[in-house]
Amino acid sequence: MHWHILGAGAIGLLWADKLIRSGHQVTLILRNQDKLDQYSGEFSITDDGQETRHKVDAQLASEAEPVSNLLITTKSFASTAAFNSVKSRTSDSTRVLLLHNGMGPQQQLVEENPTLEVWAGSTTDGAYFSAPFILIRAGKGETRIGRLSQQGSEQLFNELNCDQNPLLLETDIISVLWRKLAINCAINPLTALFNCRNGELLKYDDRRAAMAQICKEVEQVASALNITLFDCKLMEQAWNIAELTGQNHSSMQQDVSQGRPTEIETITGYLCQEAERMGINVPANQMTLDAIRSISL
Ligand code: KPL
Repeated sequence: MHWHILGAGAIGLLWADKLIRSGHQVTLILRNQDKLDQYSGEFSITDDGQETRHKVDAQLASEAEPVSNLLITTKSFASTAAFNSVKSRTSDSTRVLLLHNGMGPQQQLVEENPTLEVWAGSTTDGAYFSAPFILIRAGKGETRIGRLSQQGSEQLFNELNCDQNPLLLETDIISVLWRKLAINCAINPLTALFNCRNGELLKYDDRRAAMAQICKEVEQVASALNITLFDCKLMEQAWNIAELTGQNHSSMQQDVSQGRPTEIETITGYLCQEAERMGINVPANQMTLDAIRSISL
């Protein structure tokens, strides 16, 4: 299969590596001419000290080449515009897989393009860049994908799932996205506001109390929507993840501290929007939403 990847960040290139290793053809669609000029025609990935180089074509969205399989790994706030930038290159048989934090853009894509086959996923894989297009694999996680649209079949999963790219097929991907959203609501905005590592949320009474209140509200909204989160309380789950990733800076803490736009609108913003729709008060989440809006782009 030929896959176009929109979003050549860490997850995009991690997937490029997996797709190439499993026999697919890959083309990167880069954001602008500067990025294309910066790209030498290859990227490298280091996994367990072993470096692999891949020569991969790159192009701009404005090219005419048809897009049959599209992987979108941009930040959540950029994914709708990213899709629209190549929409004229797609057809009714195009298949799209979105892999990003947050919720909203995935459902929007399905609503706005009812003939499209749309998949969404959630991953705990980790990778980071040591320099542009030089990727270091940080940890092997789990990737769950599921179909969001009426269109399509399990064929896409079967084509992608292999030893080089092990995936889990989800029949209820919305619940999976909600679980990730719930954890992100609990950890990301607070780490950005307190400018701390994930583990440092657990060390102070005020941070723990804020996290507990956020978790309680998220559980109320999820339950009103009949979404089952975890076997245990969300606070317990979020605590475990904050502890496990204790030394990490969350993606939102990094975005805020580096002056980049954040994913707050598709994380806490989405939660608050759903709460309003269901007539539920979520003051702690609303407060963190307002606070992040006031300090970020
Ligand atoms: O997904 C994350 C993120 O930073 O976006 C968590 C789970 C909080 C880990 O840092």
